[in-house]
Amino acid sequence: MSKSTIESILHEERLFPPSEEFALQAHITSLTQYQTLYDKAKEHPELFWAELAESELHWFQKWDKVLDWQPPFAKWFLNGKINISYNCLDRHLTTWRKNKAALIWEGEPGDSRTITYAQLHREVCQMANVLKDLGVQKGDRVGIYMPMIPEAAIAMLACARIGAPHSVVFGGFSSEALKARLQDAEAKVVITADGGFRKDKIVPLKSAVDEALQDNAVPSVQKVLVVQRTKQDIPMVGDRDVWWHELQPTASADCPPEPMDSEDMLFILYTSGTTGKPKGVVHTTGGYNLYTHVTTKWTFDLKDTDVYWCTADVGWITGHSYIVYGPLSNGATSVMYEGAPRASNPGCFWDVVEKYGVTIFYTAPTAIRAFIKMGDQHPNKRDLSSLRILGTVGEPINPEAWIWYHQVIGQEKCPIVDTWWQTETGGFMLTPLPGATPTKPGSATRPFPGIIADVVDLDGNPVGTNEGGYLVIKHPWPSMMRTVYKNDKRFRSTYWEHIPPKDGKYLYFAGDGARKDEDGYFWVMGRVDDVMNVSGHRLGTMEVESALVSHPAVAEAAVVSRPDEVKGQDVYAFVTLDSTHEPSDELKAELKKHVVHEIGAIARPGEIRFTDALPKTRSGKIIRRFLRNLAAGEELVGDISTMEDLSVLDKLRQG
Ligand code: 6R9
Repeated sequence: MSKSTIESILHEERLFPPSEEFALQAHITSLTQYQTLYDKAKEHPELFWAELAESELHWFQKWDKVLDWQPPFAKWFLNGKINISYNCLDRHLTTWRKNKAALIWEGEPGDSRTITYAQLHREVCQMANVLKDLGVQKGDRVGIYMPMIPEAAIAMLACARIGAPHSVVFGGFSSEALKARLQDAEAKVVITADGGFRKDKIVPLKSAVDEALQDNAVPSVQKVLVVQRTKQDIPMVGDRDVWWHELQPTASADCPPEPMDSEDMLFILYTSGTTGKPKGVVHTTGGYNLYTHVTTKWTFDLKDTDVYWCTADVGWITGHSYIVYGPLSNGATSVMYEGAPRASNPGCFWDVVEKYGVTIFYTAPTAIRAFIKMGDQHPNKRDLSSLRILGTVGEPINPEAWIWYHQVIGQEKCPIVDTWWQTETGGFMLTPLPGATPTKPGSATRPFPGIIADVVDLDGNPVGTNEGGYLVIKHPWPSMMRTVYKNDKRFRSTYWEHIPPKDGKYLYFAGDGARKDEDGYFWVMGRVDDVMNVSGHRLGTMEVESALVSHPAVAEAAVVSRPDEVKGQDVYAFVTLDSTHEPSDELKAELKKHVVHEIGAIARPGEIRFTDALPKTRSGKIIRRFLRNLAAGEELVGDISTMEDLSVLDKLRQG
């Protein structure tokens, strides 16, 4: 986050209470009611979650123990049998929701589809049977690399139905990034499309899959199931590749949901950490279903009349929890949009809101800042009067953007829910409840009932009011990640031992800095580790560094983030070349391209700076702090006494 944003957040004092009219109709109608729920969940967490699990979800068999907590490993609803696709589909079919729109999809070229619960159920069952025919069995991992089309959600639900954990890889990731994730997950089948439409271009997803699988690089993959989206000509590999539209018509629509153990793995989702290798975050079934269900219902004050739209991609956790599982478990109408605001159609989001009468709109601060730049004329030209709740996620929102969102999009009548959470947490941790919590621009306000959050120092001691520290969670919650796939050790060290456990008490370390104000409101300030947040996407500095040094010209690379008006942060790389290469603009361009090839367009460095040497400590550690100052054009701050060679800094400052 930029210094000016931190400054303005530090001085933000405005308070926006929910209107009486809104509060009266809400699920949670007052701060008192929130407090009662919060207190109950704090004192009797197991009872609190068990009652909700009973009233909100369908279980084939009830659990016999609510929580088993052997830090840092938690199990929820032990021996309970459940299937999330049943909760998202089948149970709605015996109600009037059978013919309610489950998904409303809008393609970028302007094509669209509305899929009712009955239709979605049918398609999911068919895809599940196709997967079975392709040899997928319970426990097998399935890679999903798709554009934002209904088949992406159908694929996820089909996997869940037969108990095959999915691993969705964001369609913007490169073939190299896809390969690494498929290898780690040892996926048996990959579901993809011939392409997708994004910003008036075709994203060549299938050719990225072909590249990833070249030379038998991922030996576990046996079949590639291809959805026809763009109808462009693509090569199909003999025994390996099959078309969805050829198999679907003959596939049976009868596929009973597999009774899953509550703790069976539902999915793996890779996210960036502080090393070069992304972590496979593991989520299981029962607790995740419950927590995403309840948070969707209360935070978005979801009603059957709502048309709910989350603009994320299903390749991220936000898409998993709050496009697919949370909304569908509640029987909501969830909008999916394939495109993105672009020069040829800067108002496309507002067209979607107007066309479908969207009532709940959930997006990221980076998108809001981009809208501000594009101008008020675009939203002002459309009828946005259907909106009643706005949400944000992904990074701290600067108060200026919050106020614009409130005034221009929300017409000053829509509560804004600023939801702080992570891939690892599965669902919202800090969030206002729109009928109950007065909001403050820039604050994610208070913990969701059942979440015991705090701000502490590195010894785990709470810091004072308004003092900065590390954001931690003190009690297990149902949708917490269970482990890093195949790597319990990394799970332990990254999240639970960063702050050393004391007297058997473990704190979940989120990796974010925060403070708590005099009203108990949390203000999240951004990452405290080597993780960047570019346009709301998590990106490890080490990941980009490994990509750069894999280029033959690069000897060493150090990557930092630099504040960016729209993206929040931008990638800034310092690079030293090996002796056979000279700095040039062509080489800069080539290195940027190389990073895109290794990771994807989201990682493209905004700036590459060649240097003879990098500032290091005497023990050889790169001093990123200085590089961050340099990238931001700031004065160097901090202690330089540990520096090995001061002339390196002088050169960098001059050059
Ligand atoms: C859901 C999601 C998680 C990181 C997280 C934090 C940042 C997300 C935020 C926020 C301030 C918010 N973050 N929401 N920071 N206010 N409302 O984004 O998951 O991709 O795993 O990123 O994003 O830094 O640690 P993920």
